[in-house]
Amino acid sequence: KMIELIKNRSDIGAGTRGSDLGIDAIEIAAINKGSQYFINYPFVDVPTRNSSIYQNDNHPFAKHIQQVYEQCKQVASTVEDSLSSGNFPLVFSGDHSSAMGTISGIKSAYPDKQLGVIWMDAHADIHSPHTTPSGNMHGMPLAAMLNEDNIPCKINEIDESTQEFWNKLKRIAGPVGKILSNHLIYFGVRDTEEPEDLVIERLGIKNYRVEETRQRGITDCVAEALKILEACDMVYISFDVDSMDSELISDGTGTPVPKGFLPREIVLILEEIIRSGKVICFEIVEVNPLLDNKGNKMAEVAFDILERITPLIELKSGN
Ligand code: DIR
Ligand code: MN
Ligand code: MN
Ligand code: MN
Repeated sequence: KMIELIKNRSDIGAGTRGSDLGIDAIEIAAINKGSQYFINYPFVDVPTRNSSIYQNDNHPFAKHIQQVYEQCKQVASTVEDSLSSGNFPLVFSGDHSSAMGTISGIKSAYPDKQLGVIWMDAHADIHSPHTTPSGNMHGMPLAAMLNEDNIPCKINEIDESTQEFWNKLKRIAGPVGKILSNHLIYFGVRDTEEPEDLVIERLGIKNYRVEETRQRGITDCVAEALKILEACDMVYISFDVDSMDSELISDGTGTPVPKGFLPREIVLILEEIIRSGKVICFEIVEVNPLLDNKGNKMAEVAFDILERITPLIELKSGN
């Protein structure tokens, strides 16, 4: 398979502006390193609607949900096209709401296959409009993909329009329930709210915490994770850079959290998963160079990781 870069410069699902610039910050990190990475692969630019940030939005519990929905539809069709053309979509997105598009695109390319999801993140991203503390859509992609509204701990009273777009988000390019909760695995989640904890516990979603991977070893944890995903014919890795340690790396991301993974741990986790030969799509999100207090550090670290894992992707994405 040929790697195809998908550049989705959208940040409207985040509470802070600037993750749309993350893609270009990563490319600049590559150029400054003397790398040809970004001209070695074909790429697609996904059209964006970032200027909708100027518009009045009447969805306090799902901010810009209409534009996020339209953005995700485009991401879905781009990812589907990429897979259908026999490529490996390597998706660069701004905020993490994009994953609803990516997952929907994968499912629409392979509707009959089971999709396993590895979610590397400080956050669980499993709020719904009913439980979100912020209204930011990047905290909700997994609830939409699991069709999990978390109604038992309803906190927000959502209006009809929010409900309508929330339903639409779940149905992009195919029926609801794109993934099963036993086919979702977290790595590095350490900053959640109570409604998220409750749904994670109820659904029994496994979270490989940073300490657990250090105590047991990454090889052991990933082997177990792959065992959990045994029934899945394909795996999507969603890499939110805030899964890394904000104090040791940099705050170059919208919602930094300390005590995360180190870059070399991320590389090891990714390599072990990619070695399974099941990974068909990789996405990197939430690099925000405007928030970086160490120059372009977060993007540089992100690029180093990409550079390390790309040869293995090329070797193992044969399918
Ligand atoms: C928080 C933060 N759980 C929220 N979520 C973030 O606003 O929903 N996700 N930052 O990436
Ligand atoms: Mn995230
Ligand atoms: Mn996050
Ligand atoms: Mn929080």
